[in-house]
Amino acid sequence: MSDIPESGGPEEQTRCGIIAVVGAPNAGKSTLVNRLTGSKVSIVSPKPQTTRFRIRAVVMHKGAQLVLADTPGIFSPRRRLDRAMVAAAWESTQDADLALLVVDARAGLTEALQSIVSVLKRSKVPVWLVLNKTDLIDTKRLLPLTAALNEQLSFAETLMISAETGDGLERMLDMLASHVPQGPYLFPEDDLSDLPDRMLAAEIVREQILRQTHEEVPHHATVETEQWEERRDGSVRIDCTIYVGRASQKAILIGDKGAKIKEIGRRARTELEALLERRVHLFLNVKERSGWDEERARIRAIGLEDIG
Ligand SMILES: Nc1nc2c(ncn2[C@@H]2O[C@H](COP(=O)(O)OP(=O)(O)OP(=O)(O)O)[C@@H](O)[C@H]2O)c(=O)[nH]1
Ligand SMILES: [Mg+2]
Repeated sequence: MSDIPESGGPEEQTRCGIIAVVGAPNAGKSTLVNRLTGSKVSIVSPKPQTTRFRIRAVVMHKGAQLVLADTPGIFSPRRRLDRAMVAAAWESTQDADLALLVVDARAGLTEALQSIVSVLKRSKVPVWLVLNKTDLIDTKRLLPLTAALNEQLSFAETLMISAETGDGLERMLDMLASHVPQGPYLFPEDDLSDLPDRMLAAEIVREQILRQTHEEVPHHATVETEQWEERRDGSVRIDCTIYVGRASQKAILIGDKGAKIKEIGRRARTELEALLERRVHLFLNVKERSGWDEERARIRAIGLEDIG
């Protein structure tokens, strides 16, 4: 054995940092986190307010551990549920080493974005500006937007990306890996996310609700995994309850002769089978429960703290 230390020895310092991914609803935060991890850790939909609680994902890049915290989009909260979502987003920013402000470049400087910037201005966490969805607009339009935003907050870095096509993401990972502080890894290297399987199942069902229903239904539905039963043949039986606020929403969700709920279940099951790498028997039960979004128990069930 030689005395020369091999790479990876104690003298080789590791890097690790917590990166909060924040922004207005629908900016593409979850798409970005999924793309950076190369897997699906957070659900995505064309509708705003898709993400309801913080999800941590771990990315290993060039010896650095990047702990990405996907957060709910920040907007003016009304319901108890919404207040808890927005609080979760801000809280994640406070314990991060760095915050990425993800902006839908096509939407530009909206009122929602404006108010987020004014709060970020007062925080001590360094912020990088991430202009997303650059595949949708002419690059010429990015410069005035960058200038307008940088006038209000001096961002440490400005990046232009497309979370959808992957444009600019390799460079972003390189920059993040060299920016995060030296220190030991916070999570095992093969950890992907902190989302328990029961929550994952509920989220995948909710994603299909978001994708397959419209208007008031998606935001007045919540999903909880009631039962998780391992079968001897290696498959799993998962029972989820979907709560909606009104009888009319329940009717829409179930659909004509149960067609809608069947399709939601079919797609969610297919996706879960791929993610869990096993056969899944998925049972969905729709319950009408008016005012669930003001109920402490429901809010806690989806992993949010009740903030009153
Ligand atoms: N064309 C294009 N679409 C994108 C891009 N990034 C995200 N999207 C789309 O934008 C929509 C919203 O994406 P999400 O990732 O759910 O947005 P989010 O910021 O997590 O939204 P909330 O969880 O509601 O706060 C989805 O339809 C995505 O497919 C992008 O770079 N280009
Ligand atoms: Mg999201």
